[in-house]
Amino acid sequence: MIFRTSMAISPAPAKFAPLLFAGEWELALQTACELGYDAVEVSLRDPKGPVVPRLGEAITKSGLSLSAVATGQSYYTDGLCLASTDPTVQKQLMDRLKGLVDFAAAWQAIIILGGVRGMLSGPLEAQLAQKEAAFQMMDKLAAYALPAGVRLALEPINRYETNFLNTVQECLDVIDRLGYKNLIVLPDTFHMNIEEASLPAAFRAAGSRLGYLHFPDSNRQAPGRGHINFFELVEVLQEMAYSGYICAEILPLPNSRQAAEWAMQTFRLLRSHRKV
Ligand code: LER
Ligand code: MN
Repeated sequence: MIFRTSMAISPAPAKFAPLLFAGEWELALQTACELGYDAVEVSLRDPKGPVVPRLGEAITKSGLSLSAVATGQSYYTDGLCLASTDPTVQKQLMDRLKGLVDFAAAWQAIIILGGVRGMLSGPLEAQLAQKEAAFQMMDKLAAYALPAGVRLALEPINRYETNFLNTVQECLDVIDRLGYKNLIVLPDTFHMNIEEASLPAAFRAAGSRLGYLHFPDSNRQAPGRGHINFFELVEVLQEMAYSGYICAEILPLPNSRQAAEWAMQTFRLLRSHRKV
């Protein structure tokens, strides 16, 4: 089946995150080229950070593409989230996300809205207000990104990391409610393995709104190192004529290089897989 390959990296050092070569982005680009990846996904906090223009130039020079920009660090590092009802936080986060859309536009890269959604807290009424605030932020950002040709991806995240959008269906409901054609769903097989009754059924339910994929295995290591049946999944993707990116967003175990190699080995097997 035809899909493009990417690996998730971070210019900033990360503690124990599913990111390869965190803090070593030059080595990340070099390795991605060497192993035959088509693109990288980068995790970025602040589009005004000094590394961003250098990283952009280096990606262009490398011949790789930029598949997506992950935005969760704004929440995990700085506490800025879409579910905030504080106008100061909303403004700061919106400025950052718009800056990331501007950066992504050159590659028509996707902006991932996963961890940046944050957590819902307090009594039910307060949680409803937080959800509404997040939907308004998504609405504004989708309207901003649309003319730039940038798509926003809602990523369902498992219940142990957030209480705000855990399943593919919950994300689809938000996409339908907001009604923008540049809103897509990004299923991550690690989260799906916890939350979904059936991975193939969730892919099918997403249909044409499935625009990007994270392919970690059940243990968040490279695909092929756990017990998810990726061959069954690519058969479904093939039926759906999916031709977008599949990204190795995986833990750097036993180290970044080995994990990137294992993921690419599996991607090659998946690309040549035919249903018997
Ligand atoms: C991000 O893509 C992800 O999968 C979440 O677990 C946030 O870290
Ligand atoms: Mn993910």
